[in-house]
Formats: sequence, structure tokens, C-alpha cells
Amino acid sequence: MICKVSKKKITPFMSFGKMPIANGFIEKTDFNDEYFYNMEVGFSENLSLFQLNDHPRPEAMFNNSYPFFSGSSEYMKNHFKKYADFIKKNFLKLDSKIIEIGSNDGTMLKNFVNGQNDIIGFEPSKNVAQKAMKENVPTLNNFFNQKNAKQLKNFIRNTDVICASNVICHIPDLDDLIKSIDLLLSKNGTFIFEEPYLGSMFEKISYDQIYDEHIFVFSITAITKIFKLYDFQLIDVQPQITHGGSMRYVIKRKNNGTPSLNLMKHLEKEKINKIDSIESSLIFKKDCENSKLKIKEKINKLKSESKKICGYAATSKSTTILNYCDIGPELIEFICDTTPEKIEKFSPGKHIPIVDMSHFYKNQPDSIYLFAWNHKDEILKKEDNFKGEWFSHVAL
Ligand code: DWN
Ligand code: SAH
Repeated sequence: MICKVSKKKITPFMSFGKMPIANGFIEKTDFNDEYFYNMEVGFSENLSLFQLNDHPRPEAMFNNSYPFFSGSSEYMKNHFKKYADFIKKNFLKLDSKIIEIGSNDGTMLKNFVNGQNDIIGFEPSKNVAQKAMKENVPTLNNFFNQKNAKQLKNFIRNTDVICASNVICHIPDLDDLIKSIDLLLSKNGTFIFEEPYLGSMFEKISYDQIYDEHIFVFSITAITKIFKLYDFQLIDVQPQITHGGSMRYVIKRKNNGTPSLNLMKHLEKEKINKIDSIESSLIFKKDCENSKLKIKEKINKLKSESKKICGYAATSKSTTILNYCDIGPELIEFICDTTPEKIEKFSPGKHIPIVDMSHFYKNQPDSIYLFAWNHKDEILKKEDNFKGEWFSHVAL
């Protein structure tokens, strides 16, 4: 395999086997045509970059019917409000232009709409982009890349803030991404983004963060090294508890601002914990294998006791768990979810029925596999009446 940034050869250290498209919730009539790829991961030692080998084309994942909506979590809506306040307070002037990459249904950008700022979101998935536009969030229904960035004449070298969440790791061509940022960002502009954090994934053994959309799982060391190649610098980071452990990165042009002491401390911590070296990835591989054995044992035990098990939240992450651990409808009867676009379809690869919440309330199981473990507080509070057992492959 070839490192997607350095183009150097690397050896994949682990395969999760054949995987379908993580958000490819499927109709029965399409079972025979389902697309699979081999999900392998590698670690580029010179850039400390954790990455997928093969993956589906972006257009196969982000299209007319992408079934994830940022607004599906109340907690995340509130998080984006606070994130927007942080940007307004620190980086935005009254007349600044602001761009969001991967603006989805507009949940983040809504927080800027009533101000005087010129805003635009890039969102290639048509259905979610349309939802944003309906709610008056200016949106370009297209991929963020140099070709499309060049169309935004007024924003070229004139954008004070480019922000993003949970999308930079979805973009395979980081060279084109950073050149697009360079094209649009003003002289003193800031590129700020949040992504699932490699250190959290290693610590929690949350290998379900690895799926087709997540081409990279970034560390602070990797981000520092990659942006340095393009005359940008990472100047600060802020750990976030969202999506099971994320990192917020603040990037400026070279010679604009000074890296914070806080950043230095975090970089040092990654060195001490060996997150910058392949050693941690090899330990993680063993951890994943043990986690798989444990969760299979847990589910088999429940089944031998004739317990009824269901899944809660048909997350993208659950596709990795179900396919890697070979868990199908014979073990998990159904998965309940709030997203109309997923309901009455089947989970990718293993074909577990996805049902609405009323089905869950009428058919209460004994045990629930919480696939949205990252939204545990929000969900457990909401489902306080459920008296059975909640479990997951990560500690709840
Ligand atoms: O990076 C990504 C993150 C931001 O969102 C994308 N690649 C795709 C997606 O990942 P995910 O599907 O793992 O996201 P969530 O937010 O962990 O899960 C969303 C799913 O959970 C939706 O189908 C809605 C469902 N859900 C639910 O049924 N009840 C969520 C909540 C909070 C609930 O109460
Ligand atoms: N930022 C939102 C959505 C994350 S899901 C949040 O944090 O909740 C990833 C989103 O990025 C999807 O809506 C997908 O369509 C979009 N996306 C994927 N590749 C992209 C690209 N190259 N440019 C812009 N958006 C992209």
C-alpha cells in the first residue's frame, strides 16, 4: 500500500476483512448487488499517519441519499453552537467571510446565519445539502476541492475562517485539500477543524471509528507534520469529548502566530505514549482481536440464556463491528434508529432490520447493544424507562 500523503510504500498491519459501505443501508432487493472492499489499515511512520488502504470512491459514499444528519443528536447541536461561539470570539471579524467544509444539514453554519458574515458550506451529499438550503443556510452542493474552490471568486485569499468537523479525515486527497485552503484563506486567516482522535481510539479500543468514510485517524503529530509540508503551522489543539474523543486543531499560515505551550505539551504526551510510532498500532491490533473475542463471547452467552438482544442506533460505526465480528440477525434481532432514511432498510453487510423507535418500545429486548456509545449520556437519559441491560464493545 502507498501512503496517501508521502506516496511512500507502507505495509498494512491489519485487515478487518470484507466491508460494505458503512452508510449503505440497503433494501432487500439489492442484497445480491452489495459492494464490498477489503478494509486494511496501515501506519506511515515518517508522517505518523494512520490510514486505510483501499476504500470506495467518495462519490459512492457521498451522493443523493447520504443518511447521516448532524442534527440527529441534541448534544451535537449544542456542541456546534459552542464551537461557533469559540470561532466568533477568537477568529471572526464582523465582515469576515467563513466557509465550512462538509456542512451537512447546516447544523453548524446556522449559528452564523443571522450575522453580517458572508458564509458558505461545501456539501456534496444532495439530500443533506438541500435540507440546509431549505433552512436558509448558503450551501454549495459539491465536494470541497481546488476546482470548486476556484469558482468562489470573492472568497479567494479573502476568507478569514475555514472550519470543518468530522470531514477532513474523509478526504483522501489531502494535497488537494490543503492547496484549496491555501487558495481561499486570507493572510491572517484560520483553518480550524475537529476530527476523531487516534489517542482516544487506541485508549478506548474504539476500532469502530475505522470505516470507509474515515480514511485517516489523525494524531497531533501527524497534523503537525502534514501541514508543515505546505507552509502552514498547527498552533493549538483542544481535546473534545464528542464522537468518543476528538481533537480540535487550529492552523495558521507559517510565520502567522506562535504554537502554544499547550500544543507542545500535547505533542510531548503523544511521544511518551508512542502514538507517533507503529508500536502503538501493533498493540492496537491485538486489542481489537481481543475486543472481538470478548464481544462475541458476551453475545453468545446472552443467546444461550435465551435473551432477546437489539441494537440501538444504526451508526456508521456499527457496520465495522457487525461485519468484523460476524454478528447478524440471528444474534441481534433489530436495530432501532431515529433516521427515517434508514428505517425499513437493512444494515450493510449483515442485513439486520432497521426499525423505528415505536417498534423498539413495543418489542422491548432484554439487552441492548449501544452502537452510538458516543451519545451515551443523551440516549440513556432519554431511555430511562428501559430496565434491561445496556452493553457495548467500549466501556459504558
Ligand atoms: O464522521 C461521521 C460522524 C460525524 O457521523 C460520519 N462519517 C458519519 C456519522 O457517524 P455515525 O453514524 O457513527 O454517527 P453517530 O452520531 O454516532 O450516530 C448517528 C446515528 O445514531 C443516526 O442514525 C441517528 C442515531 N441516533 C438515534 O437513533 N438516537 C442518535 C441519537 C443521538 C439518538 O438518540
Ligand atoms: N460536519 C458534519 C458532518 C460530518 S459527516 C458533522 O460533524 O456532523 C461528513 C460530511 O462530509 C458528509 O455530509 C459528507 O457528505 C461530507 N463530505 C465528504 N467529503 C467531502 C468533501 N470532499 N468536501 C466537502 N464535504 C464532504
